[in-house]
Amino acid sequence: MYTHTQSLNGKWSLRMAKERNQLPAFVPGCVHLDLMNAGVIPDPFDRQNEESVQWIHENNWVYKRNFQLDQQLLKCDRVYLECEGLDTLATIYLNGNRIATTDNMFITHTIDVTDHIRTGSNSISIAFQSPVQYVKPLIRKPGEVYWLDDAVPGSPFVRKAPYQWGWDWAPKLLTCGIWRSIRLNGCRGGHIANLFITQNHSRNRQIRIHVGGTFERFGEGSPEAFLVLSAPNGDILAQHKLSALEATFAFPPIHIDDPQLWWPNGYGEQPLYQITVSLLVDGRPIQTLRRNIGLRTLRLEQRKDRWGRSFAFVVNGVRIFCKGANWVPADSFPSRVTTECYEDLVESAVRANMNMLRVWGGGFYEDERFYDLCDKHGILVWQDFMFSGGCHYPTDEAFLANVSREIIQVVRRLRHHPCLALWCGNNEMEWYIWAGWIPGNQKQRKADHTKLFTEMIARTVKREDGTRPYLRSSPCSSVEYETPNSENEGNGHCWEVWHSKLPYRAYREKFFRFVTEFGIGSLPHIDTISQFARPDNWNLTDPIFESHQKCEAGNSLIAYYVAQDFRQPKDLPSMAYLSQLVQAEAIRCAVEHWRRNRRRCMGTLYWQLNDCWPAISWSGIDYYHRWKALHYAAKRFYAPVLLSAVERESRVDLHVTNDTRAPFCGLVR
Ligand code: BMA
Repeated sequence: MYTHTQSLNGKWSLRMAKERNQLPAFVPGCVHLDLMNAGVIPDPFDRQNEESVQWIHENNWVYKRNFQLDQQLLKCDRVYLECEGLDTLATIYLNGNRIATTDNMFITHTIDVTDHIRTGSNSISIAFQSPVQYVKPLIRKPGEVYWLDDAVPGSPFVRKAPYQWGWDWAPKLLTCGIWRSIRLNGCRGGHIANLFITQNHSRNRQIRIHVGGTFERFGEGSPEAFLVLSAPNGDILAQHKLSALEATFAFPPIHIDDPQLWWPNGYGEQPLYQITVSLLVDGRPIQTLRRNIGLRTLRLEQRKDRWGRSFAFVVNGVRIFCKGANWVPADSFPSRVTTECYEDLVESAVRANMNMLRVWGGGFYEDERFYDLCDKHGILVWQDFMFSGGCHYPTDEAFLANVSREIIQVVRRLRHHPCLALWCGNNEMEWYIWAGWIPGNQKQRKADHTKLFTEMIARTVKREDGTRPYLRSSPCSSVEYETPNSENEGNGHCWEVWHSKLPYRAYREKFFRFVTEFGIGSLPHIDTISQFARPDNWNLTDPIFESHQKCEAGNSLIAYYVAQDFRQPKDLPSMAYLSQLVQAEAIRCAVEHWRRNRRRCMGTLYWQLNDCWPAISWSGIDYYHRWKALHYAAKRFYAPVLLSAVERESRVDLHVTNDTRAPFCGLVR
């Protein structure tokens, strides 16, 4: 909260850059949603409509609105235009003056507009260049950059969510627009940025909290900062005042005796303490920053042991078996993801006894609502940075500077969240390079990866956070380019079942230390199918079914796996049902095996929790949030105490896996 804020969300107008005709638009939003609301395009998720809307991303688009300036803003020393999300290649004009250009969807752009605003009526317009047109000259040059075969070419050149360029579960829908809130912030006297909160835990259960930050002064007046720490029940535990704020400041440490610790789901409660820092200038409130924090220690144990090297998260001194799935963006059009949607998905994860989600590196950094929910429910977050497998990124100075800004901002935004467990450089890039799947000069490929992920991002994360583990790529081992995806150390992505058609019982022959990906596809519920295909098209080989299945050969793989356990289904609804049973059974088989091998394996995150459109994919919850059989099964195979059975030749072995911190005694019947 600032001295004065004027929201610019709401009604805007939209036009194609080369045309005059204006359409009503809504911010936050995007071009596809506005065109859909105006009746210009059909729902891209229905039937094969995706194909008929590809012209949108070939074009440039302009958003515009007029607004009456809030008079209070004119009394401020500085006024900033804060754009929380511009997707992506934007030029911003205020009252006809070009004030900024942006090229990163993932960060907030803050522009000093003090000299551009005026009393009364103002106009703002934001022009978005087509990412496809932008990359055209770049992709013509044969070069270092590489991208997935079946995606729209050129994604690595633009800091825009990779999945929107097409993925093996996502349509090609490269939207653009003002996808997060936009506002004017007026400040007096100065403002606080870069608030940093750390905690030290001592052996005698005492915790010291350090709160510091940076202060930028402008204008006259004497600034002071106040800190209030409140307990989870709202009681005020400590207050401090800092007079004469310096550019870098730190409050005296706060001691908390007898702290209430924050635990992952299934291991204890999630008490959240609150830190409020207020800035006052000449006694007048200017800015208030609030952060919920959880008191916990967290480390990633990677210690030599009899199987190689462990890979286990240790929270408050307790080794946690991480149970969860991979989170992908909940919509192809991210501005449409509502609070209810986040709640529903995160709460579904909790109901299935999960305690970790991996925010996979081909989407975007989620907003506060997601991480707040994970804090509240004890869902640890494995956070990838947004660089995705099968791609190779530029390493020129401008690109590196852009990425550096992004990493700094994302880390500063998210580092206070207790849920955040690990930063990871990228999805599968090191593995792809190691396996030789990215053509080109291999030495250069390795050097580029090292420069970006082993050096630059690692350094930045250490400087801006330094309290959490960083992994340069998923999967990787302890030594760069030495068997990433090893079963002896590091984490693993297990894809021989499905992509190489191994029967799912082959999961039992794999002994990863921590499995961050494994999955098997299925059809969604028939009600979901009905939302994109009419009964006349209910056939796995129908073009509509092929277009909602983005994994090459995916539908035949589904039929193949169904045929392993069942007979040929009599119709499509039966195929949908059986495909889900097979998926649930396969993932159960895998998870039970890895949980039986607790200690050797300390985590299973299956691919994938959710969907970004009505897809035929590996998800356990479909786009409309209907649970597939897998998610119901997850509730059981992720139960804190698990009974599982393994068939041996002439006998069955029963195993009990106990994830709780208490002994378990029971009767098996
Ligand atoms: C992994 C993921 C995704 C992909 C999935 C299914 O490799 O990281 O890139 O969608 O497998 O193929």
